[in-house]
Amino acid sequence: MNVHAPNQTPAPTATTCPYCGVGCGVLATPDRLGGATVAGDPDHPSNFGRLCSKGSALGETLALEGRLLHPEVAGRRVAWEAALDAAAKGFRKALETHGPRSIAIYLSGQLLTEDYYAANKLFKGFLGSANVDTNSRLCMSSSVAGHKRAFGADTVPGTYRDLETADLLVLVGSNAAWCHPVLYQRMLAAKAGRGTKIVVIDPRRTATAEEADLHLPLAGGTDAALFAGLLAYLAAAGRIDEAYVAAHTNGFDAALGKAREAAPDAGATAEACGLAKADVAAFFDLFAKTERVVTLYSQGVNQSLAGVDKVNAILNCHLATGRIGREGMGPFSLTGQPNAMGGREVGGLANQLAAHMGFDAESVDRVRRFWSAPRMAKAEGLKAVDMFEAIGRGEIKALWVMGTNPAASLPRADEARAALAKLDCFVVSENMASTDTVTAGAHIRLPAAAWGEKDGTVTNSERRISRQRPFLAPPGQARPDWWAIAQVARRLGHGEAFAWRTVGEVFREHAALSAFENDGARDFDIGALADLDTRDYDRLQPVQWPAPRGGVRRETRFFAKGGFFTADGRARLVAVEPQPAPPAETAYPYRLNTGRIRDQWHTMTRTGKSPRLASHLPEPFLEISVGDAAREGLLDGGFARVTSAHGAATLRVRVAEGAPSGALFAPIHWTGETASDARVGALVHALYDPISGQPDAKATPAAVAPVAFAVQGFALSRSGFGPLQGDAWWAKAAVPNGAGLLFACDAAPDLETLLPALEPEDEIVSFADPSRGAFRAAVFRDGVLEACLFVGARRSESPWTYLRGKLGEPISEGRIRSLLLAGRASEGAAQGPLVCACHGVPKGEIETAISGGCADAAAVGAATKAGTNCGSCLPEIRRMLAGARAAELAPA
Ligand SMILES: Nc1nc2c(c(=O)[nH]1)N[C@H]1C(S)=C(S)[C@@H](COP(=O)(O)OP(=O)(O)OC[C@H]3O[C@@H](n4cnc5c(=O)[nH]c(N)nc54)[C@H](O)[C@@H]3O)O[C@H]1N2
Ligand SMILES: Nc1nc2c(c(=O)[nH]1)N[C@H]1C(S)=C(S)[C@@H](COP(=O)(O)OP(=O)(O)OC[C@H]3O[C@@H](n4cnc5c(=O)[nH]c(N)nc54)[C@H](O)[C@@H]3O)O[C@H]1N2
Ligand code: SF4
Ligand SMILES: [Mo]
Repeated sequence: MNVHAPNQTPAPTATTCPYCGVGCGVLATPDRLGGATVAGDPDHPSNFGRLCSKGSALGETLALEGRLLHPEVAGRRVAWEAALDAAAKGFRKALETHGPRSIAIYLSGQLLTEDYYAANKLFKGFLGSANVDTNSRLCMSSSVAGHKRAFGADTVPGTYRDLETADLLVLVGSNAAWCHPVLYQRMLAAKAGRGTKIVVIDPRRTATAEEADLHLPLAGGTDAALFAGLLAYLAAAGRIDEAYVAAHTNGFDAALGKAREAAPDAGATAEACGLAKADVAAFFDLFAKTERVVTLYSQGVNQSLAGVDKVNAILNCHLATGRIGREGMGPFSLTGQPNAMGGREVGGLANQLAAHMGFDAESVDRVRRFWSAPRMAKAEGLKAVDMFEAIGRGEIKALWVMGTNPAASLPRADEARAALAKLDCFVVSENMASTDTVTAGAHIRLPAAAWGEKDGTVTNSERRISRQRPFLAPPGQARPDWWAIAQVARRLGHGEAFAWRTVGEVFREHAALSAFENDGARDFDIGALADLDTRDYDRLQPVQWPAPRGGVRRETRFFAKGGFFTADGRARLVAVEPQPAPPAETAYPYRLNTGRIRDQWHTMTRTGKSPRLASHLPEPFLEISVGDAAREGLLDGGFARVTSAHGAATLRVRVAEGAPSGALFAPIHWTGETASDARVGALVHALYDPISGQPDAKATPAAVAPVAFAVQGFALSRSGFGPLQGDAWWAKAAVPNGAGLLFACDAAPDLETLLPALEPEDEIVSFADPSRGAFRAAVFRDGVLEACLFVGARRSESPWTYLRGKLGEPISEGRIRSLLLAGRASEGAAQGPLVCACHGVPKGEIETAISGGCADAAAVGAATKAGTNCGSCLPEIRRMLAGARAAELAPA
């Protein structure tokens, strides 16, 4: 055990951020109170010391509140032995009675490679079932399939450095400013430093689009037509690299033929994509004349009925120009989760086997021999959507869910949740005691070690493997996921093959499999890491693959000189046939697009704990264009009921200037745990790309209508809340020293019911104006704010922003009176929402700096510190600067 003198700071642990696929290095220093302070690792090649708002707030997410700390079976706390016995029994029974098709495991790109490897090995090698799929099906599978079609393997050819040495960056369906913030800052640095041009292709005017030189707000789903048009243009402009095409590719003529049919020129392309011809022409010209181009893409491409075709339409343009695998150029799939790539490496998808091998007979035999596997799965298993439909039909009897929340994140999420209740044996490995998936009826609940406690590796978007190292002891009975898998494997009679004593042993086996009978035939080879001893593994520095035995290179790229992983070694250009957007449906005239916001991660089980992260956008909302809002009678700040053929949600309305007409956008983050009625996944149709099986989460037909509540407001409390009466709308928001609740309902909530922990000696200061439906109360205990309740006909943003940080603090009588009487924070305290989450700078402070003469973002940063850490708020600051400038120029 490490014992430190009280005034001696423990040495920081170098680990990796558990959120996005950028894979930033983090230095974590435990505070010996169960938490830790975090800083960016200056030596990590992903971030060189930077962190975004989410990474910077990791220390606020380590509290044990809500953690699942003990195994449970049928609602009762049990010892691990009993829980593992029960899981093994459930799977054995399904196998013996119904065979390997009746079992499944649903994994996650947030597991470590070692967890993932163990799960895949057990199911595919020892239980004979390829029903092993993952949330990466909803995330990266179209990119995987596109890569395999074009390259013969799931290879990301480039590196992050290319983003800094490119002259043109094209972002397609990627809101990198919010979703890959540190990488986006590296792109902006290239723009500032070498004048790199940035083009953003996204139907919405996102924070990413705001910083771009050119934004193409194409009609959703039409990317394949845009890139078909680009290919035709490149040919017409004489920009094809004839030598590269001749030496290293197949299918060029057919691909060009189809492209010319679909989108012969800029005009036809503009029409197919709903864009201005001049914008399309400008993009084509820029792409044609710039040699160093990187095209980055993410969910606007992948999560689509034509996701794989979109990917191949993009890859075609890079292959045809030979702009691949060389410094500053290439296609670049931005992976979402911290270990989306590691999951692909171990074969976490139902249509992959392991180590980038498929289900061809030779690979099946090779893996069987390597594992000495008694019961190999010989064919692909069910992909996520089909897997949950099979569960719903009662065909799958036993399911293990690990590190993902499918009852919230799958399309048609209400149906997925209901399907889970049909299982005979439903095991969930979780960090949290209550999630929409756990409460969907999990019989066996296994407490998993969380970030900070887990030990293993992850692979980021540029194929770089980094260590996640523990710096906290697992609390309660929490254990690593790979260990739970190995324990169940032993109970099913496979002790020898799962006898690992340390996580490093799992990694070595995985690395050895990647090199087994490889000899350059497969892209994924980390044979150089197969013999690391425990010390080397512990000290492993970030390393990019391929890393075959006998050498690790510092930087790696693929395909500059061909060498594709197809049978003939040539890349395939795919003749893509762009599909027109389906016509609008009368009952559901809008297209519901879903995605992410800057400061929350998925279903909020971790970021939802951070007060800092809750201050940017605290409520579930619906973004709608000005014209559509007017047509539907929706007011900014009001409420809307959104419905689809599958479900409904009630969301706060945000009328947005940059929103496309006919489309709605809602964030995916709120669940049954955090809001009354905002399970957006419930609305999403379960249609998927026919090749990848990846669902289209960006274009569900939907309808929208206004909802009126008599009153709305918020409550804060140091000791939690009682229920709201009636049909209330609510959302929880993390605040310092307690809990926050935003709500709307038909009658003002009763103080004593909502705040059941009030005590007789509490001092309550209140104000009521029944004629305006207003009631405001502040509760003080021992001179500090214990709770408060604000109710009115309209939103009370200003007191919320002020008071959310004041629980447990004294407040002067004068200020509380002015708050209660006027509903306004006095003395310049009404600062609006936090714009800069890293330094805690509210909107008001930035406005003051601008009106005080700060003319650009750098000056605002110097005056307020806003935007000087992760930079993800810079677009918002620039927008405020532009707004101020426009107001100055406007005639009086
Ligand atoms: N803050 C934050 N960051 C995250 C995550 C998070 O939860 N929060 N999650 C991580 C994960 S797992 C992922 S997968 C990534 C996702 O990262 P992104 O893909 O960047 O994020 P999304 O918001 O899902 O979608 C990106 C954009 O696609 C656009 N889009 C929709 N339809 C189309 C279309 O037809 N064509 C084009 N060109 N664009 C379209 C949307 O308007 C949206 O702005 O983010 C990762 N990073
Ligand atoms: N409508 C719509 N739906 C979407 C998307 C969209 O854009 N629109 N995006 C899709 C995409 S790209 C993704 S990646 C998914 C994400 O969706 P999910 O994977 O369902 O979301 P998370 O909240 O990340 O769920 C991770 C869960 O695992 C737990 N957990 C975290 N670490 C560990 C661990 O080490 N071990 C274990 N056992 N548990 C752990 C967390 O507490 C949490 O409950 O959503 C998909 N669904
Ligand atoms: S960009 Fe942010 S969320 Fe992504 S890895 Fe880095 S710190 Fe974590
Ligand atoms: Mo994702």
